[in-house]
Amino acid sequence: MKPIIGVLAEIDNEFCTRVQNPYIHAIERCGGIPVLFPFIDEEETMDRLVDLCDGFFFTGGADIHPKHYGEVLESNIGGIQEHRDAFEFKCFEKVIKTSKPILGICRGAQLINVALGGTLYQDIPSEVSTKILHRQCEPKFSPSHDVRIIVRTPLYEMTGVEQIKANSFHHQAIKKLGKGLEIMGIAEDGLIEAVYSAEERYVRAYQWHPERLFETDPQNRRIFEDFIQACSQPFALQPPFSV
Ligand SMILES: [Mn+2]
Repeated sequence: MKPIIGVLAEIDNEFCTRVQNPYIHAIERCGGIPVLFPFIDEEETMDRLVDLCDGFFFTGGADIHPKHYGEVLESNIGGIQEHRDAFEFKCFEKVIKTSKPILGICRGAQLINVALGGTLYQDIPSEVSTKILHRQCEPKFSPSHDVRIIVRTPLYEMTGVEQIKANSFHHQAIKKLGKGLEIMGIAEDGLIEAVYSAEERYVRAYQWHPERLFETDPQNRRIFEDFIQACSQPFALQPPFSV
């Protein structure tokens, strides 16, 4: 049976929940059934929705308020949606306890890192010396920089290659890693582009947007196939899961 994937999306300043369709399309094409998490506030509603889903997908969007990682707001930060921050941190706290698979893309990767106690660069152009344009000029469906894949990580195991094509639309990035997170992909300038949890059953996060590359690049497609496959597996293993 196809797994149900709970999608955490943008909640704009008029409290409208919206999702960019490439995320939905990628889940569907790779074998999952996407379900949008609306902006709910009752504990019971969230618990039931978490219970119904087989996996969770934290998508891209606005910057996370730096108070969540103990810093003050710098002037170069982008848009912030504090209600979305609060909603997603609460949701993450619930889903991590279920041990069901979690995927994060862009802001989603940053959210997972912060939720696990990590920090972010608030603004790459003013904090990091790099020749790479992490806010690319090319169209969103075109790759713009490569990511080196660390061997013996899940990303290496699922793709079998040491380099993957990435597009790039971020001005923030992971600075200090959250608890249990390890790097599985890194840009040439040293910025972290992909992480996984060595402590949880399946927590994987990517700074770029494979949902806009999966139809033309088999390695980027593997990112979604692997996630959906993990969500489809009978849910018996609980960490620590020695077999
Ligand atoms: Mn990048």
